Amino acid sequence: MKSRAAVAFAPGKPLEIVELDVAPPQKGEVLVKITHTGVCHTDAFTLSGADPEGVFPVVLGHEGAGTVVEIGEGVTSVAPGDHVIPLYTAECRECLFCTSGKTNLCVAVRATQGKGLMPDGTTRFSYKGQPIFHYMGCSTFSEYTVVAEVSLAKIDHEANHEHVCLLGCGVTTGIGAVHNTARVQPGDTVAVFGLGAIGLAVIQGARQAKAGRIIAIDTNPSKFDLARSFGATDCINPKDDDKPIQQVVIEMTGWGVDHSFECIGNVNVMRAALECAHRGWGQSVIIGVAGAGQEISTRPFQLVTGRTWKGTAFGGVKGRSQLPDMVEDAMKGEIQLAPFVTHTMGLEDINSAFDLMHDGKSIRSVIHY
Ligand code: NAD
Ligand code: AHE
Ligand code: ZN
Repeated sequence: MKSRAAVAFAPGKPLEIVELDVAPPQKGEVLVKITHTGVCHTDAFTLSGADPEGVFPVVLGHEGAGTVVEIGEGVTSVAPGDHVIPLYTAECRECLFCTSGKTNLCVAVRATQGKGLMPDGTTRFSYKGQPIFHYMGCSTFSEYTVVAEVSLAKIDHEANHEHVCLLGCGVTTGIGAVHNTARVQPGDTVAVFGLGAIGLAVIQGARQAKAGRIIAIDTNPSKFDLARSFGATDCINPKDDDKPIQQVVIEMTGWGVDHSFECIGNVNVMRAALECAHRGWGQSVIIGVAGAGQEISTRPFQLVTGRTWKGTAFGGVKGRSQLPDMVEDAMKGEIQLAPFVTHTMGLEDINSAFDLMHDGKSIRSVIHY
């Protein structure tokens, strides 16, 4: 079938809106009509060419919602008409990782996913007879996409896709990082570096966890009002101080914060986030994604004196098991999604979503088909 899609033909170039050919879903695969997709910083990261797993030409997008159109052989957990959120972290419920009870990092389709391929090693997208790669197992920048069955969370038919698509990445990652990775407890102090959708979702999660002080940090002060509305108690712009930001946070808190979260993808900020964690027990969670060749560093003494460095993918959430309930929470107003959607636009304007992000003017742009 034909599908309208925004294709990244080369790194650093605007996406091009073209009509792709989409092959039918094969064994264990599902054809999904995407209705809405958010644009996450990770899409921009991969488009920039900094992603070691970046392959081109590719259909990016991994924060979508849609409906099932057709199922391939052997698919039993979804049926045509079901409403779904594609998952870049699959959940097969059978692999070593899924059955460990310790992680959400399923490996069922991860190896081929990282190469932009379906599990059988081929692509379902083509343009003028040439294969086009998939992205993060989702490729939500195509109106019709093919996804592995294990990479689909079935959700409530009544859910508002313009909002719940954000549970496909940004909001789930931030909230999950607080509850699953850091396990923030009532009264804990929290510092959040970077106030995009991820950082704001961390703040929302921290308030759910009844954190005490929530310190929000961004070099763009236009993010502060929304951060306060989600529960930030203090907002700081690192540019306002000559001292390193970790020193500012330590001076504000005495010994540092119980939990810090890096939601930018900047290795220098990752260091600052670790170093503002409390002596003896503070932990720092890396959420931001850093480019090829970048490395983190700190004095080992920072760890010797009791700080812990952690990371999280999709907030530790098991998508097929946990996302349906998060959608229900959003429908009940227990997870707020609407404030994240600062812009909406049709697919033809998708490049402006990237511009708004780079200019610091959006939290999330949501594309509708
Ligand atoms: P975003 O661009 O919307 O937000 C980033 C924020 O960081 C902006 O508000 C920006 O002003 C701020 N910032 C930039 N440099 C800063 C600095 N030096 N100090 C303080 N603030 C600074 O991005 P987003 O969509 O919220 O994503 C954030 C990061 O999280 C990205 O790296 C993205 O790739 C990553 N991410 C990771 C996961 C995961 O599962 N680990 C999931 C989603 C996104
Ligand atoms: N491909 C990159 C890493 C990109 C990355 O870390 N992705 C996050 C999700 S970002 C969503 O916006 C993630 O979940 N990683 C775990 C995984 O299995 O992909 C690289 O460095 O190669
Ligand atoms: Zn994302």
